[in-house]
Amino acid sequence: KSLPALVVGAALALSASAHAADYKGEYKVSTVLGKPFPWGEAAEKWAALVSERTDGRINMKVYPNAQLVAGDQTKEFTAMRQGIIDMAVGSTINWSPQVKELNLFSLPFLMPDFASMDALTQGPVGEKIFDAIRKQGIEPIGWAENGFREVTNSKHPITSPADLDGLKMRVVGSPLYNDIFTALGANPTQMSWADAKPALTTGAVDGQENPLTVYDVAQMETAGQTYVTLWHYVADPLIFAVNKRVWGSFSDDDKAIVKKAADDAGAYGIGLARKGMTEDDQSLIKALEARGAKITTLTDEQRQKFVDATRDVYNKWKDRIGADLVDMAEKSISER
Ligand code: X2X
Repeated sequence: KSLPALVVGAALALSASAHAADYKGEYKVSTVLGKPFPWGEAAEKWAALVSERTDGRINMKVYPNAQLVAGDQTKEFTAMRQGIIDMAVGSTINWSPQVKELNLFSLPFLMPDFASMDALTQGPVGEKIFDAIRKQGIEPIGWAENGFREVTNSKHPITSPADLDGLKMRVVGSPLYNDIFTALGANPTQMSWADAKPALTTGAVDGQENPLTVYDVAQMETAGQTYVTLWHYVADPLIFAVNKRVWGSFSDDDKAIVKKAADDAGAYGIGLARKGMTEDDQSLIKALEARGAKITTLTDEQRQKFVDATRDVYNKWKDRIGADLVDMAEKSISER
């Protein structure tokens, strides 16, 4: 080898190792739900793919149960912005107190089916949402899914808004949920996931709403949540995201690897989140029934009563979220 080639080679080797030396020994990835919830599976898959594809240069560790923010899932976004959390796979609901656009997915009865959700996340709405997140110093890089949130309770079947009358319902951390359940005549109380399971078990609350996969893994039938109504009123996508300084520290090649791994892990997680509750595969619904869950599917007419009862809430929040964005979402859904 000629001398210049040796010098260039040495310089390249140096800069590569200097870059790797900038990398942290561990990147902390926050989630609310861990394995074997689809949410945790998606996060673990992301970490595994990145480790494999960077030959261990980027080492991500998943911290479930929002433990990096002492269980307070509505603080996850802020903690990631501050760098206490390096990365997260987070629910649109839990980040909506900081990013108002994320309330879009919680507008009651906006999205009738999985195709609607895809039309939003994979279309111009998804880009606008990512812009809003990026403005707050977080790099969003992909989508996964928690799922359609179905309502459950320990008292009786819910087929009309009147059945929610006076029920004490645990709701998640966006005030939009207080508005929805108040409009339906229930008595909502906001609570983190960490507090929800004990509150259900002791009967401190009568009901809750979460995807069927969450009901399944958390075995909510053993906490007395016998009655399940498939009303599909809202769904929460999950977003893969990285703190801005951490993102900026990665080489372009590594950025591409981390993003592609998030896309692959997202597709994997979405598959798990929808498994057993599609038109041609109802196996999860059947399995839950076999475990004692009493599952109600609403007729169009019954569903419409819930839509009507929550219309004012929809309109109020449409303005708060941004009427333009909601119009764009309605258009994407109608053209899906
Ligand atoms: O707290 C919930 O209900 C959960 C686990 O679904 C979210 O983090 C939004």
